[in-house]
Amino acid sequence: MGNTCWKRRVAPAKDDPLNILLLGLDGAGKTTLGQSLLKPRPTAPPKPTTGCQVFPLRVHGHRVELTEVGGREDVRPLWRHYFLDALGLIFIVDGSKWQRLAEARDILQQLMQNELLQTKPLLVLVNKQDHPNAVDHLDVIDFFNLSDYANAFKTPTHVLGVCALEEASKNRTAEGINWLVSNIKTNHDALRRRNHILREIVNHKSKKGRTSIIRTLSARVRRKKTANNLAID
Ligand SMILES: Nc1nc2c(ncn2[C@@H]2O[C@H](COP(=O)(O)OP(=O)(O)OP(=O)(O)O)[C@@H](O)[C@H]2O)c(=O)[nH]1
Ligand SMILES: [Mg+2]
Repeated sequence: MGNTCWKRRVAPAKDDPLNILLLGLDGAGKTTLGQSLLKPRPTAPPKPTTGCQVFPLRVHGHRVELTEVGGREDVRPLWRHYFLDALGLIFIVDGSKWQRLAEARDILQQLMQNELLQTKPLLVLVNKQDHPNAVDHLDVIDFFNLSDYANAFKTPTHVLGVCALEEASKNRTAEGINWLVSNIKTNHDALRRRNHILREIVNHKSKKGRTSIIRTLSARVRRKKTANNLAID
């Protein structure tokens, strides 16, 4: 599996795989998590991801492409190139690194505010639960103010504690990914339509035209029924 990939520019066809973006700070465990879902699971320890890598999965008969983009500060500017094609997002938090929780919070809040990601389902995985002092999913919900953000940006959000290293935690990760995929499937047409409009914005030549489409879209997000968008189990 390579450690580089390129931005897809073609409009997605109906039978295309579901694109899910896998983001988080460097060292949070994105590659470890992606590898844990492969059969057979690679035995080599992960190296820091300097570009992106794709983990092809099958979830309930659907082809899913989980695209990890490296979390190092100098790699993060690449993230935005993948927002448009994504139908959902997984954000991994290193539960053992409380010193970096504020950094992870700020970055996730920025992602949730991004017009290209709003309303797309979000799975937050609080990793490294094997660590004795790890923060759990409830700590992250509180500290990241996730309920308010999920409701303000109409983003269906699910938060789980996992341990990507342990085989025993695989069911929990699978539970989260099943939730994400079924949410994408339920809202598939709306998500694709929104991506189509967003693609028009990105490709629109005039700034005035772009602003007017963005206004229409933002009004649509505001009008969307406000439900409780945060799912806690
Ligand atoms: N204890 C523990 N260590 C973990 C866990 N998941 C990942 N790690 C370790 O964390 C380190 C970083 O993991 P990666 O999967 O490379 O992290 P990443 O998020 O892909 O990092 P970048 O590619 O640099 O953005 C590795 O040494 C992993 O073995 C976990 O659940 N528990
Ligand atoms: Mg990685």
